[in-house]
Amino acid sequence: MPSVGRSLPRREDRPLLQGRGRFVDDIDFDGTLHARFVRSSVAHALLLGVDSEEARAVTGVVTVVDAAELALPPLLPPIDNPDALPVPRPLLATGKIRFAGEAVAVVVADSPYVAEDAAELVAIDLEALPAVTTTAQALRDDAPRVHDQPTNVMYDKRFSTGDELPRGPVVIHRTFSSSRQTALPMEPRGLLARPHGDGLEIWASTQSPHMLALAVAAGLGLAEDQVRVMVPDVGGGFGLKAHAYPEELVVAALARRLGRPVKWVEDRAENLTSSCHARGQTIDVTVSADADGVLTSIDADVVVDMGAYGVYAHGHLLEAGGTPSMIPGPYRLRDYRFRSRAVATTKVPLGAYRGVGLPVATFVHERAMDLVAAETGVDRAEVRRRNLLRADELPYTSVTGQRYDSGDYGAALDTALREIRYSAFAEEQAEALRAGRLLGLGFAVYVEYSAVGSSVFAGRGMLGLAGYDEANVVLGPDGIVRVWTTLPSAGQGITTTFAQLTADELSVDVELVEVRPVDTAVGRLRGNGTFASRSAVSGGGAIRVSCEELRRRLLEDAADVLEASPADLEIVSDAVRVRGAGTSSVRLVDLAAAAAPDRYDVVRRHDPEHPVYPYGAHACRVEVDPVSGFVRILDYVVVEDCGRIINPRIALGQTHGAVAQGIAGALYEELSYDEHGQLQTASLMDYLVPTASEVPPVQVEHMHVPTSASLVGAKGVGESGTLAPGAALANAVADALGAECNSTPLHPTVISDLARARLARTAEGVR
Ligand code: SMO
Repeated sequence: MPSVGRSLPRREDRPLLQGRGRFVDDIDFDGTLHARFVRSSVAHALLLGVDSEEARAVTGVVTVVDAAELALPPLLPPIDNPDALPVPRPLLATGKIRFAGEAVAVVVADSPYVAEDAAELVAIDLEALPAVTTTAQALRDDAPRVHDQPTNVMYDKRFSTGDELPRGPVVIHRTFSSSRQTALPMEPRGLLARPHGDGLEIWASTQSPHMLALAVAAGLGLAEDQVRVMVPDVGGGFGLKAHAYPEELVVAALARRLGRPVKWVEDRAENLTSSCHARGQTIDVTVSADADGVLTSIDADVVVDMGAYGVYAHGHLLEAGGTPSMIPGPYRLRDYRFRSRAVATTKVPLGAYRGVGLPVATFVHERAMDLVAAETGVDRAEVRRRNLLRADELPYTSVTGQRYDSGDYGAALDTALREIRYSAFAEEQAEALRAGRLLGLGFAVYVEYSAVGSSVFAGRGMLGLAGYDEANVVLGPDGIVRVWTTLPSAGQGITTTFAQLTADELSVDVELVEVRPVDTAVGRLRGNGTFASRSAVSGGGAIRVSCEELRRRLLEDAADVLEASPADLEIVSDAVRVRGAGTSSVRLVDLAAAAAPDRYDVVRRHDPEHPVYPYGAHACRVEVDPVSGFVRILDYVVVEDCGRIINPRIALGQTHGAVAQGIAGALYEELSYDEHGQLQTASLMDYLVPTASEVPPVQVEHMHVPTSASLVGAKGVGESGTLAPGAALANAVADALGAECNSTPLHPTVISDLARARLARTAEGVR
């Protein structure tokens, strides 16, 4: 029986639920030392010196290392892009401190507690400089420079389809903004490095183990094969663990120098103040349309608060590159101009978070659609229908060069509207208003790119990202098919879904397939790692081509045994048999036992030629409490096309989780800084993560328009759910309030004021 398409229970769940998960912090060796980073409490300063004498004297402290003693080169993301300045990031602050939370020194001790206490005794001698805490401030001529450059603009890209954009007759100019948020994996970052021969063995909580291995090798001056990275259970990544960080290189260097295993596990305060942030953007947009609401042009000025540095290996182009490329969204648009800047501030570096720049792009085009509707008087669903690319227009190359492969955007919208009961809503809303209740309905259509391949990364100038992935599929003498890939499981269930894919590609029982944790020493694999919704497409593709070769070898060898032509053979559950001939077969385990050692050990690569473009529509109904400003989500509907679904239950879980993170960004989460560059939300007492009571049940409807851009038919499902909630909720709240909501998160105080004004207008009989 085919395994793909079935909701098999996640193989990951039983051990995790029984407490048998094995995370970095659960791994221990005799003599393991513990690292604790000494971090700057000041955002911007000249670093004059580090005094570690008192810390060194503490019993149990092995060493304290600062930048001078570490003496290693900075992390410099390999970016080759004419619009970007280089932004090197010291492993430990050197000469200057650029954000509160930046690592200045590291204490190594025989227990984590001693290390933590001793770290507080390290004195940092500094001369404070004025902080740069907003992009508006950073862009001023007299702003302090974060880097040794004449400007704080570290990336500045301009794009235009022509000198004069067609304008009007309807012209809407607005500023949209998204606050900073963070991915907040339940397990923070961490790694354990152990000297091994001339090199290192590393256990890391990472999404990109092969990239990490290369970064550590390069940073420490080792050969590639001297660094082995293994990935145990990972408690979530959501983009934050897609990067190699200074701490990881420092811990690796310490293990080598001290000749002992060294472990570092981030605590929550560090996670909030020194792992990456995301989504801090301000976008000035001028949208033009004709009187019927048909778009004529978009002009966007995107300003991204990149913080103090970029992330490795993506650099500082992530959001500034991604957002403007997708502001046209699923709409027909030929006249487009943008300027996109990544601006350095003295804040935590911006990195990846589920959807990267695309939730902001969706917010822009979907708020704009509602505003065009309001301005022209055309119904907001109808405005979208007039602009959405029709199914028969795809494949379609967008004005920014995105090749939308396949889909039916209009059908996604119409399904969402039907499920949310859009046509009956106006009456329902009016009746509620008469009773003093504020109901609103909002929706958003989106398209995203997933499974970015090497040519796209190269085109962006991101030279440190592989873009391809590899699989190693091995039939062992025990008859078990083992699979290694370059894509670690970070909670998204690929230990299960990759087994399902492998089973079907080989036509073997899924019980015979085992997906192994990532280990860079196995099969000498190279690859990208798991981010950008790529695992099913890129990893799935690598599994498919590996299985094709393994199947070819199995049939060839079975043909000898069975004295038949390979063309007449098929694999069925655990044996190769002659098609239709009943009894003539040979078991896989017998083939494996007789074969030469490497015969059934296959490594193949898949490099997606084009990204794939999942899409969908979200719709929701909300009620706003005028007193508290609380937004209660009454109904939430997702219609999405993630392609062929490998495991429906897992796809549903991905969508639920992504929508929850989208709701968080729309209504709750905000990393806010004061004017000194101090993060005011540096604990989970202050950073407002929604709980189960704020996240409603989510209805999910799937569509499936096939694509040729994915070998296994999957389009990617990891991120898409985060794209539309911000826009759909802002549109719903705006609808409830009769006022505009152009920044996220929507603050309860603002909502409450607008809600009371709305009710007052109603009482006066004004609409
Ligand atoms: S933010 Mo995702 O791990 O590309």
